[in-house]
Amino acid sequence: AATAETHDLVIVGAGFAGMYMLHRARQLGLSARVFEAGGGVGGTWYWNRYPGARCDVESMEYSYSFDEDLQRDWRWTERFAAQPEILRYAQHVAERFGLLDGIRFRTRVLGAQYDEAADLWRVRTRGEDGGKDGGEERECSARWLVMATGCLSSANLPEIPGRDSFEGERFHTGLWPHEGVDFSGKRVGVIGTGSSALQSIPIIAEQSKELVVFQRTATYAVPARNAPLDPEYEAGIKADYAAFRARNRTMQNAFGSMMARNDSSALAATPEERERAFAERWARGGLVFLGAFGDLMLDERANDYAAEFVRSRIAETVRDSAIAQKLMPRQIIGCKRLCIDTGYYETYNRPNVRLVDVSEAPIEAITPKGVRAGGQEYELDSLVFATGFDAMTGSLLKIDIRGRGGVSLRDKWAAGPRTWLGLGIAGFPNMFTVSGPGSPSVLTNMIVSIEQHVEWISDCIAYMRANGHRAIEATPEAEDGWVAHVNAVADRTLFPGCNSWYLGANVPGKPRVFMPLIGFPDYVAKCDQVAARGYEGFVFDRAAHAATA
Ligand code: NA7
Repeated sequence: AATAETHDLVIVGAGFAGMYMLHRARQLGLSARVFEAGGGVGGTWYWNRYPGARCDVESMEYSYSFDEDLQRDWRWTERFAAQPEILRYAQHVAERFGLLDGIRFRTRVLGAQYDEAADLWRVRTRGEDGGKDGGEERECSARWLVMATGCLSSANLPEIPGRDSFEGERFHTGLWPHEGVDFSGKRVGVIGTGSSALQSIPIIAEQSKELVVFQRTATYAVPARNAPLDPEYEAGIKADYAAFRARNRTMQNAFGSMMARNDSSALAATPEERERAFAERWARGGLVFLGAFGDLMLDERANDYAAEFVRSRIAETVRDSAIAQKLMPRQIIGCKRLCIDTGYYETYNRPNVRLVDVSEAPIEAITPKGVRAGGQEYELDSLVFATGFDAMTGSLLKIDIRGRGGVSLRDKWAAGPRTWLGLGIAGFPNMFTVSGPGSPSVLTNMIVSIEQHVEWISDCIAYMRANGHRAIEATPEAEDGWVAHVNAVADRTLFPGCNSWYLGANVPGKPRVFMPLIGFPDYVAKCDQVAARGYEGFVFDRAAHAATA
């Protein structure tokens, strides 16, 4: 039975975006309710519990900056934080700011419909099975709806023939059992060689009797050089954390100011200069590798210098040259998100690890006993899908969202996502997306992007309240212009040149549109300008205008 409940604001998701949105809403004196399908806070970090799960942005950067005491008090143990520590951090934040009582856990949002007469969102939820309201459906209303649903949270389980016939245990990295998995003595298969696979493979290889990796596209990885966090480095940053954060916000990807991008051209450099520049960043570790030159993502020849550098390292690391050849990626480096390596390539020197190349022909079938590829059957006890996510749009479109006139977001986005600034959508008043498609989000340090969005949204809501507005909605013109802009920016780079999840290419049938905007600082300037001009590209109280016109 539906129980009437009304809030100023409904927030979907209790990851880093939803938690901060709740905190800001309360600071504005708004009543807000968060719905979260999981049993705790943390979002992506709640679900991705696969062995080796770790952030690829340094811990001193991958954390909230909104509270000086929080960022001074919290102490990370490693240069790159592992999932359990990030989850503890999320829990700490929730407790520290008293957020837990605003969140309804184990509750999935099924649908949201905009009620034009009342200027309210009607949100339908269902208690997850096993939770205390398991199966129960409810409705609640809110003026504003904030989708803090995450960019990498809708698991992609490819429809390989026979997929569900497998008789062993089956896992997806993004939906990992909370109690963990013991692979000892088992024959394990891993499908996929993206970040999740690369992080888990070295650990699974150590545990298992036998590991077979099914690789469709070889992956570039740079060393993480993870280590216990150096207390001096930490103290140096904490001495003026605000300045460190400010410097990072001026970076194209909102992180990495400790080794900022060198803007000169790889083509203008001598071979020795190039080698030195790559080697220096290789030695430092982490994603700053691609900042060695300014044109690595602009010019294919420049890019290939970086790619060749990594291929040479693979050749040095992997003893069997036939395997090394198979592991060497040929596509543009950086076009798919670069992985950070914690022992991945070395793993192929182990006698219990096999690499099966499925680039030429797809996996033929999953059978009750294992996986068939290249005419051969690999018998397995456990099968791990490290096959990624229906990124950026997946979790939004799982929910039946209907705007003005009952138009569904699924229909509106049938040919690809369309937004104004990645924040607002024409036809969907008072709904905001945090790190939505069309914003830099997944190309940046997500927490920095999240903070910028949440602050922009809460300022906008405060502005509406101060000016007596009931509704705000992006105009179709602003949206058209923005979609064209996001594409034009991407088209000036090498990013559209490979089958990445940025393009939706990993999910069969998904429209191919480059979803994130490249360039954080310009984006922030644009958002600030839009707000300063009274929310340019948005219209307030459109229904009221129409009625009096
Ligand atoms: P990714 O990066 O999307 O990787 C998924 C992997 O799974 C990738 O190697 C895919 O190959 C592979 N894949 C997907 N479907 C299939 C099928 N049907 N057959 C064989 N192989 C398949 O996901 P991750 O979880 O590793 O990482 C996501 C992001 O999280 C990452 O970028 C970081 O930002 C954190 P493909 O390359 O498509 O040929």
